[in-house]
Amino acid sequence: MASANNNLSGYDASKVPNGQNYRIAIVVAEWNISITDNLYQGARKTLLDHNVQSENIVKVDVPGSFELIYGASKVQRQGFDAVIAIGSIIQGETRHFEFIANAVSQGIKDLNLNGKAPVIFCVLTDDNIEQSKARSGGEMGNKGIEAAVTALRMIAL
Ligand code: RBF
Repeated sequence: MASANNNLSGYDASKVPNGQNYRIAIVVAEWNISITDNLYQGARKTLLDHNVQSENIVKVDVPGSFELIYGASKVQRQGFDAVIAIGSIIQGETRHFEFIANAVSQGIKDLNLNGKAPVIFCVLTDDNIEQSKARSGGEMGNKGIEAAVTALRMIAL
């Protein structure tokens, strides 16, 4: 079916581990909040769909994507089974984009190397807001859904 490829967040639910006993923290950047909130909603709903208990999903807000590193590091040390880091960085007229995007990807990579719980990278790095909308519940799916599936799979690894 041609339209099947439009929603990149489609997945085989039968292959996703049962989240019944998992505790997951979701760290959400407030910059571009209309985008990050959609990503968060997609991630949360997907975790609930896979039996993660609502009281075992903890949301932590941070000001911007740069703060995802500290926020994720802090909750990673609090006994969660996985952490999902959600942000939206949009290209502007200056070079902030590359500095923030590089720092966040490197910082989250370091947490994965050194910490106990996996930290899932759900940070959009787009050229414009249209691309961000397309990936947070638009025609390119919702990357929050994919991040939640990734978290469940990494916990069960
Ligand atoms: N944070 C984001 O999450 N997305 C952005 O697109 C974004 N753009 C920024 C642009 C500039 C010029 C600056 C100074 C900050 C931006 N931030 C953005 C905020 C950044 O992640 C962080 O919260 C602040 O730099 C404070 O450490």
